[in-house]
Amino acid sequence: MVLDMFKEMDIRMKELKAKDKEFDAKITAIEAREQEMNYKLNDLRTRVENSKDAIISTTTGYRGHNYLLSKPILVNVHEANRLCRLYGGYLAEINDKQEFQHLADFSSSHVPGSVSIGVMLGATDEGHEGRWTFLTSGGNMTSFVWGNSEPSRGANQDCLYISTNSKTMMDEICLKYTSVWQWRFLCEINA
Ligand SMILES: [Ca+2]
Ligand SMILES: [Ca+2]
Repeated sequence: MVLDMFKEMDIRMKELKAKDKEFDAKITAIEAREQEMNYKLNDLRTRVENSKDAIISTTTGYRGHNYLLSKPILVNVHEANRLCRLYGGYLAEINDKQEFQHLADFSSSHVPGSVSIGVMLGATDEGHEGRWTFLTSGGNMTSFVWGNSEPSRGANQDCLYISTNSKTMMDEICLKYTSVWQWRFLCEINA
């Protein structure tokens, strides 16, 4: 009777040890997977940072938001917005005149000489001429600092830009693949 009990206990112990080994193997596999994920995550981070270094020229902070000003590129507002999304933000949305003033001063101070260029912002009146909506958040834009004879509207001037020499807003077309227009874009990132 007692002998049977010992046998039974011995069998249970062996079973438990086998389970223990199985458990250890699983933990080891999970740890290896975690290491692999961390490696992939760091690799991805490095790629995004490298892309940022290649595209972004300079940054500023204002009221708890970060803004990234790109290097000159061909004009494509929707593509620029996608790049901003890659960096964790969106093409800058102007909520009031103070925000615009800060960004117009910031952009102008980084554009060399007397050249006036456009800086892409995240608003459009495409499909609803004269009513400007934010590209990413989707709401109506209400605060404008238009330049002389702006908005000039027209069939295709559906995107919003900072004009760097007058530090005002202008509407222009959203896409223009010509090397004559080497403009910039501005990302906004909520901190
Ligand atoms: Ca904003
Ligand atoms: Ca215009």
